[in-house]
Amino acid sequence: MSTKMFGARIKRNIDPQLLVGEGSFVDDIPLAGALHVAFVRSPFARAKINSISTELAEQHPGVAAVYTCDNIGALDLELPQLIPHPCMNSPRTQRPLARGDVFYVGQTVAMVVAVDRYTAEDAAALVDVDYERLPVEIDLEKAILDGAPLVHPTHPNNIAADLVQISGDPDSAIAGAEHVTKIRVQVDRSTAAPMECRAVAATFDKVMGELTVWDSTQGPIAIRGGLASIFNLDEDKVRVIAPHVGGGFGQKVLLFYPDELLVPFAAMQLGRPVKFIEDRRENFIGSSQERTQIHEIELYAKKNGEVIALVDRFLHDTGAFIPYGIAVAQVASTSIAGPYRIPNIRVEFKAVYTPTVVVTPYRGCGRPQANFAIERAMDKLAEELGLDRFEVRRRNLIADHEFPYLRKGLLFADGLPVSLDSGQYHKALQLLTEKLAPEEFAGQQKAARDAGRYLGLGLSFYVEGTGLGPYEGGHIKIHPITGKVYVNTGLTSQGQGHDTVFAQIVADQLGVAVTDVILVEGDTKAFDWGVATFASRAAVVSGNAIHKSALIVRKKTLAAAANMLEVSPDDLELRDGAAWVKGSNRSVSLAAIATATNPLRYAFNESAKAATQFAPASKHDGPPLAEGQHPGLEATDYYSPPSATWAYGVHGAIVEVDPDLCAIKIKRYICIHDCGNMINPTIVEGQVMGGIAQGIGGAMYERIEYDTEGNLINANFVDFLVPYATEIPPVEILHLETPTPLNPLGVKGVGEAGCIPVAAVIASAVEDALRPLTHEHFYHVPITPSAIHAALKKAAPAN
Ligand code: MCN
Repeated sequence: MSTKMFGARIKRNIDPQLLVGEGSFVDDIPLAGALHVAFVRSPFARAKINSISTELAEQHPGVAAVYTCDNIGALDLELPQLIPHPCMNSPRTQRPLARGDVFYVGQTVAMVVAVDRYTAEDAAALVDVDYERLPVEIDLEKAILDGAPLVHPTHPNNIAADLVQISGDPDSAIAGAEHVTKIRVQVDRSTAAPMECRAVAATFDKVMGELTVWDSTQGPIAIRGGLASIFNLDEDKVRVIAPHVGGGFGQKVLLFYPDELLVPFAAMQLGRPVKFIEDRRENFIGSSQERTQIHEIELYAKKNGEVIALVDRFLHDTGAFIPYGIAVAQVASTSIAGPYRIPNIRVEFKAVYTPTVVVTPYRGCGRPQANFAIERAMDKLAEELGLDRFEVRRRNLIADHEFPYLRKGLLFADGLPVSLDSGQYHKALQLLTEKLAPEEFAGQQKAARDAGRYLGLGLSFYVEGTGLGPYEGGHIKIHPITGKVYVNTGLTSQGQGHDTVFAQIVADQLGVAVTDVILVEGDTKAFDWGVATFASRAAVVSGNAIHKSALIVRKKTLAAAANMLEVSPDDLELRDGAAWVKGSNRSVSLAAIATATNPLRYAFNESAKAATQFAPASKHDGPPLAEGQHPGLEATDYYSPPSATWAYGVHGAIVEVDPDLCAIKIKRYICIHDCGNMINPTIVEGQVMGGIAQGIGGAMYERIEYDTEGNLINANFVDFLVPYATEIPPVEILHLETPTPLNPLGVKGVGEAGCIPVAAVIASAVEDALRPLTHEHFYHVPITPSAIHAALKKAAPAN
């Protein structure tokens, strides 16, 4: 019997290559004679463009072309609105190169193409743009007031979308409530800051009429579709490849960034390869960001802490445009009740234009904000009712027998009502309670306080709708001669380890070593049906598609082997790269079976020749291939999830706050989580850890700072503080595995989980730590040293 690979802790196939620097990222693709791009970007948040003069730049030695909105043909258009929703009134999207107006600092105004980047940058500085500055309002709450300067003067106000969703009967429930807790919370803007900035390179083969684009994107298939349609090419004449991608975290799935259209355009126009490698500053001012939301949340409860209604109103900063529609705000609004039974909900948001970098989903996509709101409110409710923070949660958690738990009226990002499919929420909280032992901790906390040290405990429970459709596919082929198994999907990996987990799924069905399964993704030539990597969906959607394909290939393999070995398929087992007659030493290798399933394949090596001596794969009279029979061992199948599947978890931490330095030290961090069946626990833990690191960034360090004129004033890693490994504590991770009934593998997604609850955990813990010194609550993240200093300054001693 071979060992089951699904669920095994296998190291990632790809790591040795990446660790020794042998990865191949867009900038590593050798393109002889490539031209390089530099953009002229708006220095103002809002301005009218009176004129653009490119003569000097064009005359600069080494410049091949200078483009503005006037010479980019069909590309002079508003980019697509990706996810329409009726609550948006005439949504605004960006143009590849500004026409008439600019809407944020960093917006692309002109593109210079030259022999190298230095020359392109020098020439870009010679492009003379005559701007007429316009007033701006950066503050979210002021931007919605009458008379605020408009981001889009042709739009009546700065409200891009306004949506109310109701579940149950909140008005009646509110009338019957014995207690109400009301708080206002704010999460500030951050950015994905992937290690590799965005990058695009393109080459056009005029003879073949083929456009090839290397793009550091999360969605090559969609990019290919867009390029084909805008350049009027057959899709098969456009190949988009996402080679190794150095992190994306949502930022690389905007579809389309201006450069993703303009670089291929220039390559076609100029007949030379063209390349754009975004630099770090451009990543800060030109690539999408996320997070700023201000929530006013109200919990209506009984005296015993049972929450009977929730009302939340929030403002969501969408930046200067809304290409991704209301995705972030919608996910926030439908995640707002977390894991709690709360039967009556009214949630309303306004998505607000501000003259800043465009907002699209960044790992977590609205969930960290919703989690911060509900979990901080739960803590406040506990405080007001004199209940323990664990207990108030326990009293409201959905019980195991209540699944699927429907929140009728709240439509999730897949357009379907929120339906939490499965889980063991009480067990998760119990595990955290055992790990953190709050009563024991109270003793330690007291002893520490007596010694002048401030320890605090915090916790936060989250849910995460994962695995969104519409579909993904998988193609599997066992190669003749070598017996290696090739798997193609339409997804891309930015570091999630798809090559290993998908290999595990296939290995189990075909009885081969994980290292003999080779995943090809991110290449439209290899597989060109599918969507993209986002919404923690690969395991659910591609994983199940690949599993389905593997089952078909398994069946074909067994049938062919049965013919060759003259036994029934039921008498066979697949293991160690061969089909074995059970209980005997008779076998035939997958290489031989795959070779034999094409009777006309010529083979030069001995083992393959031996294989061809077997009888044809199918014995029958008539032509070599019977009607409906296909040569080879391969199959393609697709999977389309019925709805999102909801993962969840609960995190807890013990922190120490130094009131003199206003510094937070995380002394212990515990994560209990459940993403259904785990394909590879090691990879799952890597994903959780990465998410927690990003969550810690958002909780304590990272804040995109705009001045009142809309200048992004910390567009570098000196002033925008990404945590290093030194800031990330060891994390104790415990798994629960509640299989979802929604897909055959019983898996839920995990890619975003880690980052969701961290801000609430840290805020809860810091508040707990500083209780003897201040009554202030921490309702705004990141909690910087200045925030702690301000709270202590305002402090009235608690006792
Ligand atoms: N997995 C598993 N068992 C499960 C669930 C998942 O073994 N029950 C594995 C998957 O097979 C996959 C990984 O865990 O290898 C993450 O799976 P999944 O949750 O399906 O997420 P995706 O692969 O779709 O990745 C997207 C998700 C998102 S939305 C962001 S943002 C994100 C993230 O993953 N960006 C990342 N993780 C990232 N990790 C890295 N290194 N870089 C990014 O840019």
